[in-house]
Amino acid sequence: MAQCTRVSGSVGLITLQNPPVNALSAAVRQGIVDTVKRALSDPKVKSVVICGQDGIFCGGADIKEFGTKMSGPPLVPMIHAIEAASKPVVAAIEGGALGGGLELALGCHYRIAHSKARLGLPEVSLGLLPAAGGTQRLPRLIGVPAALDLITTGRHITAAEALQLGVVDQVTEHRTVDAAVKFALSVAGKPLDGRRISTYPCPRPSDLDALFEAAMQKVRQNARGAIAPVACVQAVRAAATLPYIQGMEREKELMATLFTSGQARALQYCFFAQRAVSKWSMPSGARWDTSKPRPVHKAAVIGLGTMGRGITVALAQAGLSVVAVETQEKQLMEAKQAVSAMLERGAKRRGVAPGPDKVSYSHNIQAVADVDLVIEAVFEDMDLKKKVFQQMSVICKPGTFLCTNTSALDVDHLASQTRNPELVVGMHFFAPAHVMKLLEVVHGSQSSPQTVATAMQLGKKMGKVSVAVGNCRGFVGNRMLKPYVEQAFFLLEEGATPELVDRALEEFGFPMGVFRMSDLSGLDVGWRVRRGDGLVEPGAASGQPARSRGGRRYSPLGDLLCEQGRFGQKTGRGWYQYDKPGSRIARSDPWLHSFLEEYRARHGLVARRIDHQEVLERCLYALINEGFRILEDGIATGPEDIDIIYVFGYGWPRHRGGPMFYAGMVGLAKVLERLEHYHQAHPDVPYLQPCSLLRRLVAGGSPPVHRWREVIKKFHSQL
Ligand code: 3H9
Repeated sequence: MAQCTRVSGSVGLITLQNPPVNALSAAVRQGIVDTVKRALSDPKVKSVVICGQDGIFCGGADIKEFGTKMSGPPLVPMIHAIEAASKPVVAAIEGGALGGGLELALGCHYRIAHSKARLGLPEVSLGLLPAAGGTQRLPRLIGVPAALDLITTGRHITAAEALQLGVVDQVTEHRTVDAAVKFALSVAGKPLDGRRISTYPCPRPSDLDALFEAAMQKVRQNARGAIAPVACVQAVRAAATLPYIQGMEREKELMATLFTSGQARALQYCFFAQRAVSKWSMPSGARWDTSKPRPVHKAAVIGLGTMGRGITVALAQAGLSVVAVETQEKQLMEAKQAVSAMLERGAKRRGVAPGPDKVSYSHNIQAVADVDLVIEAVFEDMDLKKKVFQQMSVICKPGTFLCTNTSALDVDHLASQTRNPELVVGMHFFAPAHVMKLLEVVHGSQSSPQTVATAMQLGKKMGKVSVAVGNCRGFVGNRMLKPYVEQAFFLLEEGATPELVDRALEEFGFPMGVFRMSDLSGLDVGWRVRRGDGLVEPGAASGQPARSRGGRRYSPLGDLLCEQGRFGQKTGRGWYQYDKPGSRIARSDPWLHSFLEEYRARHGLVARRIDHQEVLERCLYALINEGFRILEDGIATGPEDIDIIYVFGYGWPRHRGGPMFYAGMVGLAKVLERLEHYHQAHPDVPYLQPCSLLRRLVAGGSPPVHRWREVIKKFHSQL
């Protein structure tokens, strides 16, 4: 809704009312049309102010309306009517003016923003473009290069930057509505000809073609196959080259293409999925989001390797006091320097002064005695972690939450080492921990809802997207990664090269294919785990290692490389070669190719031609199948949890919505059929055997992803 009141005698104050972000729903648009009309025809009203209730101007078009039958007045003519008004209209921007919200403000004759407000055109992140005139008005107002930057990245800017760019006319520290009303009184009766942005000529840069070519190249490079950034460049080009009316036509055309694309649906799904994961419930039915988290003021990190350092930085940047513990003196000194440098760089990047030093260091574990929460980040070794948990349980004050950063080990087993297993929870960060957005919060069988709630809340405070998951080997992300990597190894045995597999996955949209990724994270990590599991045959390189373990197909390729000291980037050799250890540029390695040929010859394997389609189907469908098993097992409560984990932690292209959403887009029946096909061809690969939940969903007519939870619930109740 929108409500109109008259203030200061002659100013019509229109307030958008649609909590929580005053999105421009059909009712709001209707309200704006009606109230503006009334205000303009009221002779006592000399000028108009538009503001939003509850501290936010407007979060843009109502995303929930997308994909439904649109009703109510459309945005574009509504904004044109405001711009064409004969009385000055002032936008009072508090909180945020985003997307259609900013476009509405650009239709007004003046814009006044609060100093804490954020402005932006984030449509691109929803697979769209600012199609209520944003692509045509913004370049006319602030020039083509700045508009291109804002529209193609969707970044939010501060009021100060908006003022500097010329997006707003004034910034206030006071109550925005008061400032806007005062301003509206001062401009009442003044001519408006110079204030209608659509009538401005668009500044035409002299190097127009080169500018747009460079912009196009940049978005294509970064977009990883997303089409909206490309359309954004095309729309801004229309502003720079066509009259306004024709530019608007072009904006509409481009929007229509995007609107019906699968990518927009995927990105909008991600928007809501990201918010849905914070409303998680435990298998017991207890909801962590209704269970009150306990405040954490002081935390400790035990173990200052790469992960521990990143976690320390993330906690300190969230404003907590941190006790950082490392028992090895040399490692402690190095960590101290590294953490200080990271904090300094972080402060510089965020444009803030480095805060008072909130981190204290100790080589004595007794230093954790008085903290509210401890995160253990020692080496990934169960015996070592068990010892740390036993110590923490004795040393920490009663009620301290004990968290482990393990990426795969059994959280229940660690909890059993303590006096209060209900206070134990997994906090699985992703490297680098102060940068990566994802946090898997792993609830053990005895973790209390308050413990989970506290870990989730702490994750939020650190700016993470926290997803609560159940306890099993590898939790959600790493458990699904296993069949994906396994398929990639099998494909090499059958005739593919690392280059071919990586190219297929990178063209799909991953920033790195499986082998480049493996070189980056280190082949020795998986090797150590496989050795721990008794899967690696010692001295395999000199013999002919078996290709099955316990009746299951197994590829020893990774083990063979590790036996030769090829650990990836850190040793300068892995699936690729590097100029020197630590270098990041992967080059094809002829040695590796002849090694693969010899390996195949030794095992009597005949290389066959493998195409991109097969790479994608085998790697991705095996991963997706495991995702369905995770849902069957209740390790994740819904497909959204899995999708958010993959988008934020594993580089799954956001415009493809995450693996489970993608399965729905491909068609569950097709995924099932291909898995059956590959399982028939590889009966010794259990990961390719389609799981029951997938079969059940297909039998039930392949419902859309938002209806899977009902099927999963039924599935569990029948177990
Ligand atoms: C557009 O404008 C297209 C036009 O150019 C052209 C059309 C022709 N609609 O994020 P939060 C909900 S496209 C509907 O947790 P915060 C959200 O789902 C739009 N609902 O709060 C959540 O619901 P729930 C371009 C929306 O304070 C609740 O509000 N605009 C919308 O952390 C709270 O959200 C954007 O892309 C919406 N537009 O952040 C802006 N926005 O409570 C998208 C939010 O049920 N929005 N909701 O889970 C945001 O970026 C953030 O929500 C915002 C507030 C920064 C505004």
